[in-house]
Amino acid sequence: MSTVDLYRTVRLIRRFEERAIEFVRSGEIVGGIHPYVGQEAVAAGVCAALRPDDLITSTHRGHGHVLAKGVNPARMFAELMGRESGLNKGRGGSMHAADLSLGILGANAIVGAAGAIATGAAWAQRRRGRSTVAVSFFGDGAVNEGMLLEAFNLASLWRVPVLFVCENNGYATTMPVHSAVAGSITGRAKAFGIPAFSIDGQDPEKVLAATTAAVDRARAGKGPTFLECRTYRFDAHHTFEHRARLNYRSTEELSTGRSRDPVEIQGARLAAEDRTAVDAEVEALLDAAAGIALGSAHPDPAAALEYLYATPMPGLRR
Ligand SMILES: Cc1ncc(C[n+]2csc(CCOP(=O)(O)OP(=O)(O)O)c2C)c(N)n1
Ligand SMILES: [Mg+2]
Repeated sequence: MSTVDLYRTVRLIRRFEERAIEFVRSGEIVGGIHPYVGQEAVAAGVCAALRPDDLITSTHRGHGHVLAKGVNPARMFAELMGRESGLNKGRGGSMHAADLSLGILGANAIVGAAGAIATGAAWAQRRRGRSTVAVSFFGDGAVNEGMLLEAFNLASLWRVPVLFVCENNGYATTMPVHSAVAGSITGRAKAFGIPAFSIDGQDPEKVLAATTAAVDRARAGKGPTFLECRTYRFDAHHTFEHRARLNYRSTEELSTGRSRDPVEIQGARLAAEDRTAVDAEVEALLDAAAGIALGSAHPDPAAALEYLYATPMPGLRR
């Protein structure tokens, strides 16, 4: 992927999230979101290394992952707004975005759970003779969840073509990593014989290079890789925090963290006029996307339970 394309992706995610936060404030998005602002380089760099048929699992902070994997922003805005034209017909909302046609097995709000799903999916594809790779995104909060460690074990033992991408943004909600994680994050994967690297998660090019090497290794049948992407969450854990004033990060820490901005890091690699052109292109795309979403119908309340289960489910009574 070119320098410009990587910039377009980080800029698209940033502006999508900033607009989504505004839609929470205006009440168009009900309930709130977990903003991905600050972490864009991880989604952009990882997904740039993937083929369209490669698989990903996502998290509660997942808008960036699905946009980088190719979801149309209009369908994602509509999903967040609970509209019928949403990615999942407005039934999934922010934390359950899925699109099997794009290899998106689904966001998952159960911290650490999707590592096992990605491992199983990658193993199934390998057994079918396909060269598909699966990526599981998760946060630093997931590294103490037993399910993830069980996934490491089988992934390593069976040389499953899966990548474990830990977005270490320093916090699980308000809990700092150093108060929650004994030993080291990469040490967990190494204990299972999985090659593990700690990389700069603010630079899209570095994330792309590390992911490309890991994907090549997985496709060659050599098994999983673990990437700890050191990043920083610029905004709130969840938009509720805008009102809650939890004060768990100092002003100094916030300004140091925000000084390494992935949009600026990648943007500085473009000629000024190219950057301006991409910014305008992204705004036009998001203007149109927001317009489509706002103009879409809400689902009929009588159909609220449709599409929630594999239908028809034997024995399921309505
Ligand atoms: C198994 C489980 N435990 C607790 C929660 C509540 N919870 C939601 S988000 C979150 C913090 C997750 O932190 P991290 O994995 O670092 O991701 P981040 O929010 O920083 O992106 C917690 C504890 C949950 N969703 N699932
Ligand atoms: Mg975290």
